[in-house]
Amino acid sequence: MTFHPNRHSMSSHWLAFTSNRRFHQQPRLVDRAEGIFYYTPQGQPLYDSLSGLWCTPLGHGNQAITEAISRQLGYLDYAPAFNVSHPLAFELADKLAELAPGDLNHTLFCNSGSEAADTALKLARAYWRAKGRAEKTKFIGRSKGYHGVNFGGISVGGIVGNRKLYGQTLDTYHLPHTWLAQNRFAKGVPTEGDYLADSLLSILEVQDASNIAAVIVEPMAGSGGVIVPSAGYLKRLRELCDQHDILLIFDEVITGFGRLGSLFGADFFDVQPDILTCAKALTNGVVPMGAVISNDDIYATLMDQPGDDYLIEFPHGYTYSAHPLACASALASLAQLTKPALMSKVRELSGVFEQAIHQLKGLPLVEDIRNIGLAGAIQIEADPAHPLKRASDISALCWDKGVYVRFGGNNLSFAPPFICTAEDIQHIFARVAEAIQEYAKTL
Ligand code: PXG
Repeated sequence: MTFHPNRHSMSSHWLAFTSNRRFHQQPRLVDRAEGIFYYTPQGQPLYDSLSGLWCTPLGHGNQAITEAISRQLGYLDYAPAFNVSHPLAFELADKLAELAPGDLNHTLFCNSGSEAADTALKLARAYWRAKGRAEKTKFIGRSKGYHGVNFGGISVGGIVGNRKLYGQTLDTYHLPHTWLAQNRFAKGVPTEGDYLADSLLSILEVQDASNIAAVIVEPMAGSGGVIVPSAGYLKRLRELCDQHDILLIFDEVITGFGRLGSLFGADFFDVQPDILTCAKALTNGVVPMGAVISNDDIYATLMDQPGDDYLIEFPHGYTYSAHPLACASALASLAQLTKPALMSKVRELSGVFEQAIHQLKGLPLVEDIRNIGLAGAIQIEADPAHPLKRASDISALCWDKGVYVRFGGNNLSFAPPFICTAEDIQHIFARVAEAIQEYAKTL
């Protein structure tokens, strides 16, 4: 059915993470998608410059995924997630064990990145308790970090707007973010900043490592505006966590499954976390799914707890954990995302992307540009009176020019589908450049 502002009450659908009042003035709808394009109900095509919300690297309407889900629907539409399972869940967990680095071999399934973050935090506490170290309960996140919107995730998250309304959070501390003024307009991984990992020591000086369960970071801060750490930063963080008996969790909801040109951010930076969370591209965004992949030690510790073997080792899970349709979608997506030819293509396109996004350096209002793999952000100089307005206005202009552009804070973010061409990337940034120039003229 076509959407009609007069036929539908605008207020019945309370949009997620949206200025609903602005949306009501200017509703933006898409009702079809194919490949790298969305289409409005009026038929206007829009380049999908963020792969949906970072989640559809294979583009829209992928035939193998559609077929896999349809087939699965005819076999098993739902299976109880507790005490019962189904073959595809094991097939997918085996696949993830094979793909995830090192001994990350044991997957707990959930339905989103937010659930994955909270699951990982609970798992870290349960692990230390099983080890007889129940006092290790505090968590360390990072400024500008994003780990979803549930209470655990906003506690370790470091985007103030996502936390400030909600009162008391978990007992958490934050590393400084990895954005440095001297790295402005650096291409790819910046050189400066390994030393920022040492801020962990200042936190430990006050809190003591004996109280800390885990450090959680995104290998590259996505929602915070594609903030790329220096090459040695995560290695140093790993070293410090090892020295102080602290678990290291990588939130790979954005970096997982090829966005950086390696299957995981852990592979890209060559650092092994103890727990890795993922979602989004896992199913190409077609069916919601998240996953928490833990190492052998954590799994063995939880399994080897004393007590009767009918007891539940980790009392946690969701009605839709390992949903059959999500598993089908994930297996069909991974079959494509793991093809070496696709990863080579991503790496090749990353060069084109880097060149195209950095061509906007020197435009009015552009105060920084960052990129890694097929992800990038353009930081717009904030209007001191309305700090969050400009990026939103520029995104609206891009829409009129046929490009869907995501904004967050004062950043415009880009993560094009892996199936796009060099010309698509150039076209997208040409329109964005026009939008920025036209907008700057109105100020
Ligand atoms: N962790 C990370 C690193 C994320 O990027 C989540 C957890 C939460 O996932 P769910 O599935 O619960 O939304 C995310 C989500 C953006 C944007 O434009 C980013 C996300 C979601 C929506 C928009 O940067 N990241």
